[in-house]
Amino acid sequence: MNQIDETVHTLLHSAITHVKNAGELLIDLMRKPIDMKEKINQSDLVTEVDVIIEEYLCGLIREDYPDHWILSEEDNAQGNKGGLSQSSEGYGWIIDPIDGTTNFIHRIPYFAISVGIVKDGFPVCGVVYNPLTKDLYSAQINGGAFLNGERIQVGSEKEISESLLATGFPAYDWKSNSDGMKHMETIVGKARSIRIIGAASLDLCMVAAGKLTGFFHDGLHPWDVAAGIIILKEAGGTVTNREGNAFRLGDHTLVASNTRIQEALVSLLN
Ligand code: 2AM
Ligand code: CA
Ligand code: CA
Ligand code: CA
Repeated sequence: MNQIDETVHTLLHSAITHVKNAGELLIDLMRKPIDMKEKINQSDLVTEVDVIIEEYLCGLIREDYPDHWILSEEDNAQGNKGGLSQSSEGYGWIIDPIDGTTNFIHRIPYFAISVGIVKDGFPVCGVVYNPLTKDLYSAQINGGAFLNGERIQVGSEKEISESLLATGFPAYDWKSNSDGMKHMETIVGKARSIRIIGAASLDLCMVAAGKLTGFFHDGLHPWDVAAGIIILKEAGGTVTNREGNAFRLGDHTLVASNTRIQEALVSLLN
């Protein structure tokens, strides 16, 4: 291993330890009734647990790596714009304390703590952890992708007709003529089926593990996908924007797949 690989390896293992501990804290907090509030509307929710988990993780990272920057969802929501463009140099941690908050509130066991680490703006490793099922997905650049320590690989489907796809709607996008609705109409009937499971980070990991064939979603933020995209790429997947160009953090559209159906999926969505 060269020096950078070794540094990234150490960072990933520190992220895994912190995320597992945060998962235990989250499960503890779930024993009590959970206070929630709306952000922009009834589909855009945050709970006190999101904020506690985020503060817990940020505290640990600041202690270990005071010179690394952090971008996290709820901190960003409070107008504290530690945005990517301002601070994309060096090592940065991109955190979604609970991805799939709506599932969390409804106690559907499909939500995750997502931590991606980037260097000079590009993901170098990531961890996505479902604290209820204890599924832990992780990857490091050029090191492969893993679920609970076992190597994972994308699926082998070659046609849209044999593909199981997932998507989701941004909170502002449910009008009948919206892109999201048009895409549903295009895909339903062509693919094997479509799912809206509700946590982008885990959806990317499900493509990585060969369970889903592809995933597309508009309006996601860096914290939804920073960890998931490195895990998917390391499992043999491809992530682009809707133009078909390599996905970059901050892009508004995302199309991900097992690679084999990528071109067909991008062209269906255009
Ligand atoms: P969240 O639970 O952390 O908000 C659901 O389709 C996926 O989209 C989840 O990963 C969810 O993350 C994400 N998402 C991002 N912005 C959203 C928004 N404004 N409303 C609903 N889901 C959003
Ligand atoms: Ca949210
Ligand atoms: Ca999210
Ligand atoms: Ca979240």
